[in-house]
Amino acid sequence: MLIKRRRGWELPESAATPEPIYHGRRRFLRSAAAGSVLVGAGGLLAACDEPAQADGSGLNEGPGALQMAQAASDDPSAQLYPVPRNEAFVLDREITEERLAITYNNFYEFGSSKNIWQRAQDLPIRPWTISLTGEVEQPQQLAIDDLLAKVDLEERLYRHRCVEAWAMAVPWAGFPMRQLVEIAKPLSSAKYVKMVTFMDPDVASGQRSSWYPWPYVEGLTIEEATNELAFMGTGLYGKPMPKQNGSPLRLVVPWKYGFKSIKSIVSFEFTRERPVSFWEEIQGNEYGFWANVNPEVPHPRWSQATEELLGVDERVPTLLYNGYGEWVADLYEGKDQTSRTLWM
Ligand SMILES: Nc1nc2c(c(=O)[nH]1)N[C@H]1C(S)=C(S)[C@@H](COP(=O)(O)O)O[C@H]1N2
Ligand SMILES: [Mo]
Repeated sequence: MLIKRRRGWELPESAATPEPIYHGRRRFLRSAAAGSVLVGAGGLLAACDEPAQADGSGLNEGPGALQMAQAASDDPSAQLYPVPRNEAFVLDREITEERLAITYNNFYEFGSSKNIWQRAQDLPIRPWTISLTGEVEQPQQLAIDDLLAKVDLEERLYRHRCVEAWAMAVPWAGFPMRQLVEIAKPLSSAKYVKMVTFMDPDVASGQRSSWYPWPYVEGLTIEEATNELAFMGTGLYGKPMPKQNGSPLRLVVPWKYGFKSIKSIVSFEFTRERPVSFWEEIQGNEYGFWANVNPEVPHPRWSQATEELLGVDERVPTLLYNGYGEWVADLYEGKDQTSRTLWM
C-alpha cells in the first residue's frame, strides 16, 4: 500500500499565508547602508547578525556578472557536473534564482557584508588537500579530486535558513556525509567530527581581523554526520561550487541554521570531546553548538518565527527543523526539548 507521508513543511494553504509585509528596495538599501557591523557588549564584533532584508543586494548587475560569479569553467571538476538529482528531497517553494544565491553570501573570511563574491574569487582551490584525523583507524590526507572520484555525486534540492532570518532553496551537488565518514573510518571512541575552514589571511582579508577566532570551525555529532540529510556540497546549479559558496567542499545541514554549514573545509577531525564552533566562541549565548531551527525559540535580538525568501517580497513561516523533522527529530529525542541550547 502506498502511504503518502506528509512532510513537515506541507502546510495547509491557510497556514502558509504570508504576512502582508512588503520590503521595498529603498528600505533595504537604507539598512544596508547602516552597516552590518555591531559592537557587542564585550567589545567583540557581534556578527552573523541583523535579521536581513534579503533581496539580493550583493548583486553586481553589470554585464557578465552572473558568469563571473559562477565557478570558472577551468575548475578541474567541471566535467563532473551536472549530476543526477535525488528525487527524495522535494521543495515547498521555488528554487532561488541562481544569481541571488551566488551573489548574496555570508563568508566572513572575505568580509562581513553580503557582497563578497568578487573578493572570494582570489581563493585558490587547487591544490586542495583534506585531512582526516583524530580518532580514526589511520590519519589520511586526500586531494579533493581523489575524494571526488571515490564518492557518488548527486543533486539535492534543499532549503537553507540563515539565523538572520533570510532563506533560500537551491540545488546542491555533492555526496552524503556518511560516505566521507566511511572513508575516514572513525574508531568507536569518536563522538564528534570537528571541521575547519582554510586559513590564509593573504587572500582572505577578513582573516586579518584578529578579533575573530580564525579559522572558522564547526562540529557535528557522529549521529548527525551520518544522518541521511547531512550532505557535503561540491557543486551548485549543475556546476562546480562557486568559491563564494564554499568551494571546493562545504557542509550542508539544512535542519540547522546556516552558520553550521561550514565552507571551504580543509580538515575533518574525529574527537571524543565536543568541539567549540566559531560563532559559539564569539557569542555562545546567541549561536550555540546545536543550532537546530525552531520558530518558537527567538534569537535574543529578533524573532525566528518567519523568514524572508531571497529575492521574494514576502515572509513565510519558519518550521521546526526547517521542515526536516521527519529525517532528524529522532536525533534529539532523548534531549531536553525545553533547553534553549538545542535551538540556537
Ligand atoms: N567558513 C565559513 N563558512 C560559513 C560562513 C562563514 O562566514 N565562513 N557563513 C555561514 C553562514 S552564516 C551562512 S548563512 C552560510 C551561507 O552560505 P551561502 O553563502 O552559500 O548562502 O554559510 C555558512 N558557512
Ligand atoms: Mo547565516
